[in-house]
Amino acid sequence: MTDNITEQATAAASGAAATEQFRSKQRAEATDVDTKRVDSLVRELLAAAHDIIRRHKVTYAEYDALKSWLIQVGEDGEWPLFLDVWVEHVVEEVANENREGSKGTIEGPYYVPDSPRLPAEATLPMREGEEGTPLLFQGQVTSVDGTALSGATVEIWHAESDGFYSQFAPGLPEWNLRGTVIADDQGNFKIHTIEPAPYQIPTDGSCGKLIAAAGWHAWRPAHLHLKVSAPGHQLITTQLYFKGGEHVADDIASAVKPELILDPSPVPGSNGREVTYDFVLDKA
Ligand code: MBD
Ligand code: FE
Repeated sequence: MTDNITEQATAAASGAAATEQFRSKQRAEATDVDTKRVDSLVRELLAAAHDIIRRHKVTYAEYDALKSWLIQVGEDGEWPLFLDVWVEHVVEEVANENREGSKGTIEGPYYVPDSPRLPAEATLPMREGEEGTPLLFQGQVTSVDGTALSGATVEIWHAESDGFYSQFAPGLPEWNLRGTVIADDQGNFKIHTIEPAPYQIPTDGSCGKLIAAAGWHAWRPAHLHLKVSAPGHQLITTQLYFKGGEHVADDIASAVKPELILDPSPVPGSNGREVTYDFVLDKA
Protein backbone atom coordinates (compact mmCIF):
# COMPACT_ATOMS: atom_id res chain seq x y z
CA MET A 1 0.00 0.00 0.00
CA THR A 2 2.73 2.45 0.94
CA ASP A 3 6.31 2.67 -0.37
CA ASN A 4 7.30 2.64 3.25
CA ILE A 5 6.43 -1.05 3.57
CA THR A 6 8.05 -1.97 0.26
CA GLU A 7 11.30 -0.32 1.32
CA GLN A 8 11.50 -1.92 4.72
CA ALA A 9 10.33 -5.45 3.97
CA THR A 10 13.30 -7.79 3.71
CA ALA A 11 13.55 -11.51 3.05
CA ALA A 12 15.57 -11.94 6.24
CA ALA A 13 12.96 -10.16 8.40
CA SER A 14 9.97 -12.08 7.04
CA GLY A 15 12.06 -15.27 7.11
CA ALA A 16 12.92 -14.77 10.77
CA ALA A 17 9.23 -14.20 11.60
CA ALA A 18 8.17 -17.29 9.63
CA THR A 19 10.82 -19.42 11.35
CA GLU A 20 9.71 -18.17 14.77
CA GLN A 21 6.04 -18.84 13.94
CA PHE A 22 6.84 -22.37 12.75
CA ARG A 23 8.79 -23.18 15.90
CA SER A 24 5.86 -22.16 18.08
CA LYS A 25 3.28 -24.30 16.27
CA GLN A 26 5.21 -27.45 15.39
CA ARG A 27 2.85 -30.40 15.00
CA ALA A 28 5.21 -33.15 16.23
CA GLU A 29 8.81 -33.49 17.29
CA ALA A 30 11.20 -35.33 15.00
CA THR A 31 11.86 -37.77 17.87
CA ASP A 32 8.31 -39.12 17.40
CA VAL A 33 9.37 -40.66 14.08
CA ASP A 34 10.30 -44.33 14.02
CA THR A 35 14.00 -45.15 13.38
CA LYS A 36 13.24 -47.53 10.50
CA ARG A 37 11.19 -44.87 8.77
CA VAL A 38 13.89 -42.22 9.17
CA ASP A 39 16.38 -44.75 7.80
CA SER A 40 14.39 -45.46 4.63
CA LEU A 41 13.24 -41.90 3.97
CA VAL A 42 16.66 -40.32 4.41
CA ARG A 43 18.45 -43.15 2.59
CA GLU A 44 16.14 -42.79 -0.43
CA LEU A 45 16.42 -39.01 -0.42
CA LEU A 46 20.23 -39.25 -0.41
CA ALA A 47 20.18 -41.97 -3.08
CA ALA A 48 18.09 -39.67 -5.30
CA ALA A 49 20.68 -36.89 -4.81
CA HIS A 50 23.55 -39.29 -5.55
CA ASP A 51 21.82 -40.42 -8.71
CA ILE A 52 21.36 -36.82 -9.90
CA ILE A 53 25.05 -36.06 -9.23
CA ARG A 54 26.13 -39.09 -11.30
CA ARG A 55 23.71 -38.52 -14.19
CA HIS A 56 24.53 -34.82 -14.50
CA LYS A 57 28.23 -35.13 -13.54
CA VAL A 58 27.84 -32.40 -10.91
CA THR A 59 31.14 -30.53 -10.41
CA TYR A 60 32.87 -29.33 -7.22
CA ALA A 61 31.99 -25.73 -8.25
CA GLU A 62 28.31 -26.72 -8.33
CA TYR A 63 28.60 -28.66 -5.05
CA ASP A 64 30.13 -25.61 -3.37
CA ALA A 65 27.44 -23.32 -4.84
CA LEU A 66 24.80 -25.62 -3.35
CA LYS A 67 26.58 -25.64 0.01
CA SER A 68 26.75 -21.85 0.27
CA TRP A 69 23.16 -21.51 -0.89
CA LEU A 70 21.94 -23.99 1.75
CA ILE A 71 23.88 -22.09 4.42
CA GLN A 72 22.23 -18.86 3.24
CA VAL A 73 18.72 -20.34 3.35
CA GLY A 74 19.26 -20.97 7.06
CA GLU A 75 20.77 -17.54 7.67
CA ASP A 76 17.82 -15.88 5.91
CA GLY A 77 15.31 -17.95 7.87
CA GLU A 78 13.88 -19.05 4.53
CA TRP A 79 13.48 -22.77 5.21
CA PRO A 80 9.73 -22.34 5.93
CA LEU A 81 9.33 -20.41 2.67
CA PHE A 82 11.43 -22.82 0.61
CA LEU A 83 9.70 -25.93 1.93
CA ASP A 84 6.17 -24.55 1.74
CA VAL A 85 6.67 -23.29 -1.82
CA TRP A 86 8.38 -26.32 -3.33
CA VAL A 87 7.58 -29.32 -1.14
CA GLU A 88 4.40 -28.86 0.94
CA HIS A 89 1.97 -29.36 -1.96
CA VAL A 90 2.91 -33.05 -2.22
CA VAL A 91 2.66 -33.57 1.55
CA GLU A 92 -0.83 -32.02 1.42
CA GLU A 93 -1.80 -34.21 -1.53
CA VAL A 94 -0.84 -37.35 0.39
CA ALA A 95 -2.36 -36.17 3.69
CA ASN A 96 -5.76 -35.38 2.16
CA GLU A 97 -6.05 -38.06 -0.54
CA ASN A 98 -8.96 -39.80 1.18
CA ARG A 99 -11.08 -36.76 1.92
CA GLU A 100 -14.58 -36.61 0.47
CA GLY A 101 -15.38 -33.02 1.44
CA SER A 102 -13.86 -29.76 0.26
CA LYS A 103 -10.41 -29.74 -1.30
CA GLY A 104 -7.53 -28.52 0.77
CA THR A 105 -4.21 -27.09 -0.26
CA ILE A 106 -1.01 -25.91 1.41
CA GLU A 107 -0.91 -23.76 4.55
CA GLY A 108 2.19 -21.78 3.61
CA PRO A 109 4.47 -19.93 6.02
CA TYR A 110 2.22 -17.07 7.14
CA TYR A 111 -0.51 -18.59 9.33
CA VAL A 112 -0.81 -17.21 12.85
CA PRO A 113 -3.17 -18.99 15.29
CA ASP A 114 -5.58 -17.21 17.63
CA SER A 115 -6.59 -14.32 15.38
CA PRO A 116 -9.42 -12.11 16.71
CA ARG A 117 -12.77 -13.93 17.06
CA LEU A 118 -15.51 -12.35 14.95
CA PRO A 119 -19.29 -12.93 14.59
CA ALA A 120 -20.87 -14.78 11.64
CA GLU A 121 -21.10 -11.54 9.65
CA ALA A 122 -17.94 -9.52 10.12
CA THR A 123 -15.40 -7.22 8.53
CA LEU A 124 -11.80 -8.33 8.87
CA PRO A 125 -9.52 -6.00 10.81
CA MET A 126 -8.05 -3.58 8.27
CA ARG A 127 -6.55 -0.12 8.04
CA GLU A 128 -8.54 3.03 7.41
CA GLY A 129 -8.88 3.17 3.59
CA GLU A 130 -7.29 -0.26 3.06
CA GLU A 131 -6.59 -0.49 -0.67
CA GLY A 132 -8.27 -3.08 -2.88
CA THR A 133 -11.63 -4.05 -4.32
CA PRO A 134 -14.12 -4.70 -1.50
CA LEU A 135 -15.01 -8.39 -1.35
CA LEU A 136 -17.92 -10.11 0.35
CA PHE A 137 -16.94 -13.74 0.86
CA GLN A 138 -19.85 -15.81 2.12
CA GLY A 139 -20.96 -19.38 2.41
CA GLN A 140 -22.06 -22.27 4.56
CA VAL A 141 -20.17 -25.00 6.37
CA THR A 142 -21.77 -28.44 6.20
CA SER A 143 -20.83 -32.03 6.97
CA VAL A 144 -20.33 -34.60 4.18
CA ASP A 145 -23.80 -35.94 5.10
CA GLY A 146 -25.35 -32.51 4.37
CA THR A 147 -25.90 -31.41 7.98
CA ALA A 148 -25.36 -27.70 8.57
CA LEU A 149 -22.54 -27.28 11.08
CA SER A 150 -23.65 -24.84 13.74
CA GLY A 151 -20.87 -22.70 15.15
CA ALA A 152 -18.24 -23.85 12.65
CA THR A 153 -15.06 -21.79 12.70
CA VAL A 154 -13.67 -20.09 9.60
CA GLU A 155 -10.16 -18.78 10.12
CA ILE A 156 -9.07 -16.51 7.28
CA TRP A 157 -5.82 -14.67 6.54
CA HIS A 158 -4.55 -12.95 3.44
CA ALA A 159 -2.15 -10.38 2.03
CA GLU A 160 -2.91 -6.69 1.46
CA SER A 161 -2.71 -4.89 -1.88
CA ASP A 162 1.10 -4.99 -2.01
CA GLY A 163 1.17 -8.71 -1.23
CA PHE A 164 2.30 -8.31 2.40
CA TYR A 165 1.05 -10.31 5.39
CA SER A 166 0.59 -8.75 8.82
CA GLN A 167 3.20 -9.98 11.36
CA PHE A 168 5.59 -10.84 8.49
CA ALA A 169 6.20 -7.35 7.08
CA PRO A 170 6.82 -4.13 8.95
CA GLY A 171 4.27 -1.35 9.35
CA LEU A 172 1.06 -3.40 9.32
CA PRO A 173 -1.32 -3.59 12.30
CA GLU A 174 -0.86 -6.89 14.16
CA TRP A 175 -4.04 -8.61 12.96
CA ASN A 176 -4.51 -6.82 9.63
CA LEU A 177 -6.63 -9.01 7.31
CA ARG A 178 -6.76 -11.91 9.77
CA GLY A 179 -9.75 -13.20 11.68
CA THR A 180 -11.54 -16.20 13.20
CA VAL A 181 -15.18 -16.04 12.11
CA ILE A 182 -17.71 -18.09 14.10
CA ALA A 183 -20.48 -19.24 11.75
CA ASP A 184 -24.13 -18.99 12.84
CA ASP A 185 -26.39 -21.88 13.90
CA GLN A 186 -26.82 -22.87 10.23
CA GLY A 187 -23.08 -22.81 9.53
CA ASN A 188 -23.41 -19.58 7.54
CA PHE A 189 -20.75 -16.88 7.43
CA LYS A 190 -20.35 -13.51 5.67
CA ILE A 191 -16.88 -12.02 5.62
CA HIS A 192 -16.24 -8.49 4.40
CA THR A 193 -12.67 -7.90 3.26
CA ILE A 194 -10.69 -6.65 0.25
CA GLU A 195 -9.40 -8.72 -2.64
CA PRO A 196 -5.78 -9.65 -2.04
CA ALA A 197 -3.01 -9.05 -4.59
CA PRO A 198 -0.67 -11.64 -6.13
CA TYR A 199 2.26 -12.51 -3.85
CA GLN A 200 5.87 -12.30 -4.95
CA ILE A 201 8.50 -14.43 -3.18
CA PRO A 202 11.07 -11.99 -1.69
CA THR A 203 13.71 -11.37 -4.36
CA ASP A 204 16.46 -10.32 -1.94
CA GLY A 205 16.85 -13.65 -0.12
CA SER A 206 18.09 -17.14 -0.92
CA CYS A 207 14.77 -18.29 -2.44
CA GLY A 208 14.84 -15.25 -4.72
CA LYS A 209 18.42 -16.12 -5.63
CA LEU A 210 17.39 -19.65 -6.61
CA ILE A 211 14.46 -18.34 -8.68
CA ALA A 212 16.75 -15.92 -10.55
CA ALA A 213 19.47 -18.54 -11.04
CA ALA A 214 16.94 -21.02 -12.49
CA GLY A 215 15.14 -18.41 -14.63
CA TRP A 216 11.79 -19.00 -12.93
CA HIS A 217 9.17 -16.41 -11.98
CA ALA A 218 8.55 -15.60 -8.30
CA TRP A 219 4.77 -15.31 -8.18
CA ARG A 220 1.78 -16.87 -6.44
CA PRO A 221 -1.70 -15.89 -7.64
CA ALA A 222 -3.81 -13.70 -5.32
CA HIS A 223 -5.31 -15.97 -2.67
CA LEU A 224 -7.32 -16.21 0.52
CA HIS A 225 -6.01 -18.66 3.12
CA LEU A 226 -8.54 -20.56 5.24
CA LYS A 227 -8.78 -23.11 8.02
CA VAL A 228 -12.32 -24.37 8.48
CA SER A 229 -13.32 -26.59 11.39
CA ALA A 230 -16.27 -27.82 13.43
CA PRO A 231 -16.70 -30.21 16.37
CA GLY A 232 -16.56 -33.87 15.31
CA HIS A 233 -15.07 -32.99 11.94
CA GLN A 234 -11.65 -32.81 10.34
CA LEU A 235 -10.18 -29.35 10.00
CA ILE A 236 -9.46 -28.38 6.42
CA THR A 237 -6.63 -26.02 5.48
CA THR A 238 -7.17 -24.50 2.06
CA GLN A 239 -6.76 -21.49 -0.21
CA LEU A 240 -9.07 -19.85 -2.72
CA TYR A 241 -8.01 -18.06 -5.90
CA PHE A 242 -9.66 -15.67 -8.36
CA LYS A 243 -10.71 -16.68 -11.87
CA GLY A 244 -8.72 -14.87 -14.54
CA GLY A 245 -6.14 -13.65 -12.01
CA GLU A 246 -2.45 -13.53 -12.84
CA HIS A 247 -0.51 -16.74 -12.15
CA VAL A 248 -3.56 -18.87 -11.41
CA ALA A 249 -2.20 -21.20 -14.10
CA ASP A 250 1.47 -21.06 -13.04
CA ASP A 251 1.62 -20.74 -9.25
CA ILE A 252 5.24 -21.05 -8.10
CA ALA A 253 3.93 -23.06 -5.10
CA SER A 254 1.87 -25.52 -7.26
CA ALA A 255 -1.07 -25.07 -4.87
CA VAL A 256 -3.95 -24.22 -7.24
CA LYS A 257 -6.70 -26.79 -7.88
CA PRO A 258 -9.69 -26.22 -10.20
CA GLU A 259 -12.11 -26.57 -7.26
CA LEU A 260 -10.42 -23.68 -5.48
CA ILE A 261 -11.03 -20.94 -8.06
CA LEU A 262 -13.62 -18.30 -7.15
CA ASP A 263 -15.54 -16.29 -9.73
CA PRO A 264 -16.92 -13.26 -7.85
CA SER A 265 -19.62 -11.09 -9.38
CA PRO A 266 -19.99 -7.30 -9.15
CA VAL A 267 -22.24 -6.03 -6.37
CA PRO A 268 -24.76 -3.72 -8.10
CA GLY A 269 -24.45 -0.10 -7.02
CA SER A 270 -21.02 -0.54 -5.43
CA ASN A 271 -17.38 -0.94 -6.45
CA GLY A 272 -17.19 -4.29 -4.70
CA ARG A 273 -17.60 -7.95 -5.65
CA GLU A 274 -19.17 -10.91 -3.88
CA VAL A 275 -18.83 -14.65 -4.02
CA THR A 276 -20.33 -17.66 -2.29
CA TYR A 277 -18.22 -20.70 -1.47
CA ASP A 278 -19.45 -23.54 0.72
CA PHE A 279 -17.20 -25.81 2.76
CA VAL A 280 -17.92 -29.50 3.25
CA LEU A 281 -16.09 -31.14 6.16
CA ASP A 282 -15.22 -34.81 6.52
CA LYS A 283 -16.12 -36.48 9.80
CA ALA A 284 -13.30 -36.91 12.29
C1 MBD B 1 2.53 -17.31 0.49
O1 MBD B 1 1.64 -16.32 0.67
C2 MBD B 1 2.07 -18.56 0.46
O2 MBD B 1 0.77 -18.72 0.63
C3 MBD B 1 2.94 -19.63 0.26
C4 MBD B 1 2.43 -20.99 0.20
C5 MBD B 1 4.28 -19.40 0.09
C6 MBD B 1 4.75 -18.14 0.13
C7 MBD B 1 3.88 -17.09 0.33
FE1 FE C 1 -0.18 -16.90 1.09
